[in-house]
Amino acid sequence: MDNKKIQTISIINIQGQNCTGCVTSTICSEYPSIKNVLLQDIIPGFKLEFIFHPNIMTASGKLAMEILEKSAEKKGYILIIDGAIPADNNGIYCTTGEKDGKKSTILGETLALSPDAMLVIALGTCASFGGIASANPNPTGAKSVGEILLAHNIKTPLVNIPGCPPHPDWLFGTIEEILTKGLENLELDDFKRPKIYYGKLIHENCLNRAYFDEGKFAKKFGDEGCLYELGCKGPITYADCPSRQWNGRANWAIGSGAPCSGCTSPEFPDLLGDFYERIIDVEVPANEKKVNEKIKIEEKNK
Ligand code: FSX
Repeated sequence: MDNKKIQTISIINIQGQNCTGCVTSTICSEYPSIKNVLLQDIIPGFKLEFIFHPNIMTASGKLAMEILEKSAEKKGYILIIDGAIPADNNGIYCTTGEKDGKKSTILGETLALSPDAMLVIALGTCASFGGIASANPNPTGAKSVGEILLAHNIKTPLVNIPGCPPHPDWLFGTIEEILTKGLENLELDDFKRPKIYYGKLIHENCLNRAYFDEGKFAKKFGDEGCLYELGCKGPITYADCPSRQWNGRANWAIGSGAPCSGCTSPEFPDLLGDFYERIIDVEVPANEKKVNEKIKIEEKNK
């Protein structure tokens, strides 16, 4: 008989302004599957208990709001927030239900739930940095979770897991690291992203890196070569997509011929330029011109 003591970790997941991509991505986790996450102790010694989650819980309406209120009484939970938080007009632009006949806003829920959490995880780029929800002209005054906590002097530790959407491993792996090794041992970068997942540029391990170094650039989709001139943000984006890959390691954006959109960056989307617009501040190899001339000559001679 296994006498090992299992510690239950309560998790509350609330949602702000988003496309639900972050949650869709994370609950489509392959290894572990969401079934494993919910029903088994995937982290030795710990059982994750999602006590509130808008997308996988069966309750809705009044019952769901009551569960949220009761969940908060537990204290010491991990609070996951995905989506940005509109701060203008007392957050009225993102309501999740009603409490005592009044609209319950994501802003109010964040302020009520964050102080008693052991940890706040901002899941996705909207929650981490404002992302698409706060893109110009940002009519709702959308802000990141970090900005809201700072503005209200809430000192609960915060970890950002950006990505539009984020990879499921980045979320469950980070929770595992924290529970098994301690939050103090989780190395974060300047943007509170775990370095184990966001420590290297896409560019460092990109399968097209040799093309870049050689100065061979694709001019249109389907061409052989680096996707830099087609708007790839890999040279300035930190994430481990090239080695981790997506959908159970099936493939990833660049592997399927699409440029990296730079979605894990704090500058995404406004300051990175259009998806298919070439970034300008990257030093390209000196022989780029030479190689392009060679391609032109080869094409002419075909
Ligand atoms: Fe944003 Fe997430 Fe992109 Fe969508 O919760 S990071 S728009 S994948 O859903 O918030």
